[in-house]
Amino acid sequence: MRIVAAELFHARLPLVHEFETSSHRKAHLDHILVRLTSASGAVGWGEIASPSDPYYCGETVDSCWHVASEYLLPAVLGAEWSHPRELPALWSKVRGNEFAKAGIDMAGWTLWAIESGISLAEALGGTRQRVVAGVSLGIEATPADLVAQVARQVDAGYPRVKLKIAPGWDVEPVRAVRARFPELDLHVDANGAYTEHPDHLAALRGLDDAGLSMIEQPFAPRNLLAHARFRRTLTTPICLDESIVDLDDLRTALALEAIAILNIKVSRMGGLTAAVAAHDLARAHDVPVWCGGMHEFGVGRAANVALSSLPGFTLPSDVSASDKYYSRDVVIPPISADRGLVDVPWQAVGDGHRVDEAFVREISLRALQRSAG
Ligand code: OSB
Ligand code: MG
Repeated sequence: MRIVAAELFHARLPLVHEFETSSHRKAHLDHILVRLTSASGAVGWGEIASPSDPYYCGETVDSCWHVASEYLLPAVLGAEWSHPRELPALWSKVRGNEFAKAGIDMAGWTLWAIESGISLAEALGGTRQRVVAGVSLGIEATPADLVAQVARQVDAGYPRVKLKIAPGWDVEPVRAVRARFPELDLHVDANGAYTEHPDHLAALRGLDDAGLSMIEQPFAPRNLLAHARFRRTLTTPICLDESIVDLDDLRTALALEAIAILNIKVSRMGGLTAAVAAHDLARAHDVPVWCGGMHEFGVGRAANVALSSLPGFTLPSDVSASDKYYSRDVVIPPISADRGLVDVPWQAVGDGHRVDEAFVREISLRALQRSAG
């Protein structure tokens, strides 16, 4: 297989509900859509779901645009490959920049599935017909506002809810939600906002009796030791997100016993190839995994659904329907959930969704085109 042309679109979608985390608040999101064309004329799409600001990780939309256009596309254009697992080797000289890599890797997988006449889920080794979707809720002005948001999602049928927490927004809002929904599958995500300061540890320990399925990434990404130490003092399982960027991180976290559950994000790990490998490694160590999200547009969301069909994804994924975030998505049909279940499009060739190219062009702030030499 040979990729002969590539396009990047810096696209913007408004969010239906502003989203606030421990670090920022957003009313619209900019992601980069990647369109790769093979020598036989097949087209595969990928999504670079980097946030605009370097708060989740070091990358930004602008850094991704730069790295993708100047380093990654030149590495793949014109190269010969036969399986998408070979793609990361083409850009192995490029350090870091996982979000940028993930978008190209995803487009390569989709292209390969299309050329092979199979679904993306089958290409990845999926087995599940349906994926259980959870929702992620941001920080709200008051606990009562948060309870109202949770009620909306529970009414929509989502069986699992994750709450963003930060110092000062933890025990009180979690108790309020728990009081109203005693049985709900609930967990919290701190995005690394806590330290080992006694006040922070006390707040986190105050969550230990709330019946949470996990506490996600309490401490800074590189502070695996803090996670390992804290885990031993807690009954709630610790899940890692930002800490695990590659397989070496996962091996280290396993060796340190710093991890009980792994959130696999295609973007954070540099693509579907690495995400599948992380799934396999976690599974071999009996660490349950689930698929995290970055508020993906439909292209990345469809890839998350396909990935979530792999057997080790035993916990609900952040693959809520498009309409939780966007009133109009870039794919047709949009991702839909029925009582919190998303069907895996096994009958489809590719990811089961068509990109609305006219709409993508309409919402793009800039576009770029490159072709093989
Ligand atoms: O930590 O999971 C996170 C969004 C932006 C940055 C970090 C995170 C998130 C989410 C998104 O929680 C969840 C989703 O895409 O549904
Ligand atoms: Mg997270």
